[in-house]
Amino acid sequence: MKTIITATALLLASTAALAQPNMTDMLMKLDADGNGSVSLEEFLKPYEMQFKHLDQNGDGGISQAEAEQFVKQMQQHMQQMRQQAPKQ
Ligand SMILES: [Ca+2]
Ligand SMILES: [Ca+2]
Repeated sequence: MKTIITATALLLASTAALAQPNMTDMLMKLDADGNGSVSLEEFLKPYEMQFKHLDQNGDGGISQAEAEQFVKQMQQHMQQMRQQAPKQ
């Protein structure tokens, strides 16, 4: 049990160490026109795509049913991730 906790802690620590440069890269990848700065429009683009993905019937709004559908998909995805995760 202690080994699992240690392994998890190490994994989390290395993920945290990697997270910073990756986050910067991810942010700067949003610079679509390549002018060296991420505008509000560029920054919001992934959210817009996420919104469009959520708005399945394309009526410009996310209904309760669409939100529930999304949560269901997320839960299924999380469950799959947990099942695929290597056991230590
Ligand atoms: Ca830009
Ligand atoms: Ca909709």
